[in-house]
Amino acid sequence: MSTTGRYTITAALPYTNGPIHIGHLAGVYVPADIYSRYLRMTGNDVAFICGSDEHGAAIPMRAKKEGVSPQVIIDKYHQIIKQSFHDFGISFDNYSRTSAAVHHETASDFFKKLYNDGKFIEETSEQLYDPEAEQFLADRFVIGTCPKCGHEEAYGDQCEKCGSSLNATDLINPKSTISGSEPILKQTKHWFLPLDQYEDFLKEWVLVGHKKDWKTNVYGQIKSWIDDGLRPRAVTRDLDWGIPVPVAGAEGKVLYVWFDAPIGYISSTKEWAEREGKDWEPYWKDKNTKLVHFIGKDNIVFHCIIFPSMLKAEGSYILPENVPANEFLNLEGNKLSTSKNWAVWLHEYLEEFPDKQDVLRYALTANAPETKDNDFTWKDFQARNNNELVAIFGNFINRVIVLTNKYYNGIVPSPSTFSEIDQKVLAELKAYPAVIASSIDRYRFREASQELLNVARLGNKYLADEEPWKLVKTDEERTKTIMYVALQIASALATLSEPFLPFTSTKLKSMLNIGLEGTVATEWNAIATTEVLLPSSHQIEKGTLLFSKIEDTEIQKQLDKLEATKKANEAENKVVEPQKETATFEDFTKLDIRVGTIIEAEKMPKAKKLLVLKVNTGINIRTIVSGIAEHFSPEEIVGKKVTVLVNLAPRKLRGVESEGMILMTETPEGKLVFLNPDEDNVSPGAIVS
Ligand code: B3M
Ligand code: ZN
Repeated sequence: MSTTGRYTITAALPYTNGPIHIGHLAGVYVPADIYSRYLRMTGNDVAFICGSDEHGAAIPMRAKKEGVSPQVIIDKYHQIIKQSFHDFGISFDNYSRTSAAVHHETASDFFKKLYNDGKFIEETSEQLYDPEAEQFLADRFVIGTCPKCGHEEAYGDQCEKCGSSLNATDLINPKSTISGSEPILKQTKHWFLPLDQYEDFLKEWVLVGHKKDWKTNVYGQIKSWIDDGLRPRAVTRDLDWGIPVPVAGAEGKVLYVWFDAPIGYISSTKEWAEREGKDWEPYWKDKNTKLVHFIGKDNIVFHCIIFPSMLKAEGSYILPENVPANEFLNLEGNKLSTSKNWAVWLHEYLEEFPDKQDVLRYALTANAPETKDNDFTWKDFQARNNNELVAIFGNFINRVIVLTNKYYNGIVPSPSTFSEIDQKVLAELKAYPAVIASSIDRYRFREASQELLNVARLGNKYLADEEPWKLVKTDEERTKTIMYVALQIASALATLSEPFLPFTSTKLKSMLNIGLEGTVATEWNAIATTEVLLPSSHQIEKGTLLFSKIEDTEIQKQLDKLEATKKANEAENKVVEPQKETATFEDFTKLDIRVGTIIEAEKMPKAKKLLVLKVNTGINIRTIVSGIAEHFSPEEIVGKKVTVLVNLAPRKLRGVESEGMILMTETPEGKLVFLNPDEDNVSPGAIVS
């Protein structure tokens, strides 16, 4: 178990260019929250820090798309994101924003210090420029082919496919994302942080110093960057959105977003300290403080190479103790994507499942992408809820609460002698805080969440084996002891679940009537050290169900929603077929197209796609085989008026001769539809010309 100390825990600052989804929650905010809550509960001094990242190219781009100013965008999404975090119980000590004055000042001062200490290289070089938009192109303003992996949509600062960190001029076939035009090269002055000069420091600090204790996915990425050789990196940009470069001769230039954003952790800490009447500096400068960054894997280079080099260059800051970056979460087999709307948005989830914040927290933790990319499926979500939270956790608590109320009017009974089994169960219970803590200390939150569930399993098994509901008729004393033991387990669960399921923990504590004014032990470590967690004659409440079953129909609704998104995306991406070569009027008049009526329809045996139709063409009644069986049932098309190419050379399909072709078209969703005359009094045989 961790010894008490001071922790500065940061969670990646989300860009305010859109709302947040389950991928953000699973990868960064839930694990960071579990970690922070647990550390607080074990008596540590914790500053859990976050805020909105409101600079960078992504913001003006979104603004342009929505036709509003960047300020409108950051205000809008800052509010939505902040609300989502609050709604999901993410217990930040401070949630700031990089547009705050304290941040502008802190970031400017940081830059000036490095500038004055001669830590930057000042260089005029040729950079990509969009002559149409009259703007330099960097970061997300330019895409092109990644020189490392060949991905065709790499950004000017990073390839999201292979994770390489890039300079815009590295891109092959660069294209402006503003105008689509091909950029030209134009001279401009920038300040560079010479990362190559920090190679030795980084090697010593990470590659040697943290070989054993950092996650292998994180360590591996850092090593490959360092092995590739580091190059000077521009920390300024020619942009009109961001923090102005605070030195003379830098008009029209701002700090690179990845220079200012991590400093946002520091300014947010300052804002918090100011409000709480604390000193911020020990949280960033005292060697005994542990700094931990929670991020997704695409942010590793910035937190493990660039920001530490900045901190090192500044000289007075501590370095991160760990950066437990997660891999990515997919959704139903596909990459989460804001632009494709392939996501479960947190604010939308809450509309559908208003009291199920903990269910999502739990499902995302139990299936967290800790060591590899993982898939979120609605079926798994349902199973986690129904088979684990409802059937195990909720079921145990419900039995304990109901029976205690039924047998003892809600008063915790006095135990008599503990049997061997009781003693074993109580000893096992006392071991859990350390077991769960050990998983959390190693950033294994999935494992920790399963150990939490094992506490409920322990309780369920105990009740099932001891069967107090049978004994109550024959052995009152023994029943009291059993219920007393079960109540101790319930009480421990109320505490141990807090980091994972904060809403459930609060509910359970109020059901057990604990957590108020020190009458009952509710600290993490007390579970192991205190003899009695819930004393005899303590009054509990009646209680309600902690969790409720999620029905198939609710899950189907979510799946349908995703299916509709998929269809809409497909429709949007559908390419318009180029026009065919010219047909002369004579060519056209060769085709005899008539109105016909379908008078009979039946399935072609053993052919999934084919219907055999009898069609009145006005000329005669003939057989036409049509590939529409997956779109129409025979019954629904009898009587339909259709358009028929009647002089198509007959051909045999599955042994049936087809004399003509029904003309069809397709909806964006891929459903076939008939071309039928929109006048009722058009009769079979009418010529289409
Ligand atoms: N806003 C990137 C992101 O959302 C960025 C994180 C900043 S952390 C200092 O992926
Ligand atoms: Zn790449």
